[in-house]
Amino acid sequence: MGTALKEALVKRALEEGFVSCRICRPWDVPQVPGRLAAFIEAEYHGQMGWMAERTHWRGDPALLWPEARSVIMLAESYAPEVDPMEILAHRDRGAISVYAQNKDYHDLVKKRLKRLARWLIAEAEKQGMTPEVKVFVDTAPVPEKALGQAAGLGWMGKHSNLVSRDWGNWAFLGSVFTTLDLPVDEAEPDRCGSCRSCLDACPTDAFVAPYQLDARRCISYLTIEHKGPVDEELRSKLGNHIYGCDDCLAACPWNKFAVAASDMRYAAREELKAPKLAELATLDNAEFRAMFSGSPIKRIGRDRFVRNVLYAIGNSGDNRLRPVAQTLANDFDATVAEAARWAAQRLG
Ligand code: B12
Ligand code: SF4
Ligand code: SF4
Repeated sequence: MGTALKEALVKRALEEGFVSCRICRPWDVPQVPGRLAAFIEAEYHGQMGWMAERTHWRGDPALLWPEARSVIMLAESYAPEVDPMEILAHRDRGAISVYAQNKDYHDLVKKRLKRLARWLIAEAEKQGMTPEVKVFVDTAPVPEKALGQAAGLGWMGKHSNLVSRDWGNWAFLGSVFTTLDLPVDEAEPDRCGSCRSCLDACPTDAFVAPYQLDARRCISYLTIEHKGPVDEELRSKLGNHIYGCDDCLAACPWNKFAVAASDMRYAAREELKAPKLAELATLDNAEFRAMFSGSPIKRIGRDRFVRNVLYAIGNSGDNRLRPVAQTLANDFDATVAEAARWAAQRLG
């Protein structure tokens, strides 16, 4: 039952711009509660206190919405046009992770998911069914990677993100939960083999073991989620990463199968490809908000962003940037001021 509807759904999802669409049951991820509990117990979540809340839902999608019978998992490519590692050699410039160089994916993926869900309801109703749907992307307590693996979108690689033989690892995940009983797909087996490129690429040694990340050491966490000063041992390893990090993703050999992003709104904005640290450091609140309007970067605010820029200045080895750091040594934000003094001292 539902085979024709599923085939039409997959076709529709690809037309919508998703790179893959596969289905599993909400109860197909029995390994997650134990692993999530271990992650929280070890405090790998750091300041992301929300991860330790609603763990019954985050661990078990069958509890999140008990009426749901199928989870439609979708992947949307945001593959970069240039090698994201190139910018790391230009120490007077800031490296912004690929996913954040233009529009916020949460908005774009959610709109696409909603359109697909509306289409599904209309098609099902034509066949006399009255399904309910809920769409999720990133922010809900849904274990998206584990569901993606169960549905066969790809497997959870040693860097802990989903990798596919068809599109590598440059893809966002989203889901449509539905009360419809749709036919499921097979889970994807692990194809990492003896490879460990992603583990070796990590500048901060954030992997405690293959597949296991201590988020507190991850540059993505440190530059986006972590409030206040970053430990000195870690800040010197941030290099010129000022928002997120792609080093482990860029190392994955499966990216030779990457598929170009279908939505041009992920393509890097010219001014965010290699922004000058000296210019970013002096942004005030209004300038920061104007520059990052519609971007995921806006969420972290001027102070945390300038803190990151100052760490990058401190790591630049470029003495010409010292006066820029000095001008912020008495900033009204204590963390920015401390970062500025640290950077100036390092360059001195
Ligand atoms: C919290 C979070 C983060 C945290 C923690 C990341 C993490 N790996 O947990 C931080 C801020 C560090 C982060 C960073 C990034 N994130 Co993030 N993040 C999330 C979020 C909101 C929840 C993830 C979560 O629950 N983590 C908790 C742990 C327990 O879960 P887990 O990693 O799934 O843990 C599994 C493994 O540890 C594994 N495991 C443990 N032991 C073992 C042993 C074996 C043998 C195996 C096989 C597995 C295994 O099982 C666990 C349970 O499934 C998801 C969205 C969502 N709702 O799922 C996005 C999400 C994972 N992030 C995403 C992205 C794109 C990123 C970044 C690339 C962004 C960037 N460029 O800076 C980086 C990548 C860093 C990295 N190497 O993971 C995408 C990943 C897409 C994909 N292809 O997989 C997601 C799915 C968002 C989305 N909707 O697209 N993120
Ligand atoms: S995103 Fe960067 S810091 Fe985080 S695990 Fe990957 S390589 Fe390490
Ligand atoms: S780089 Fe290698 S080990 Fe890491 S996810 Fe890709 S295939 Fe797996």
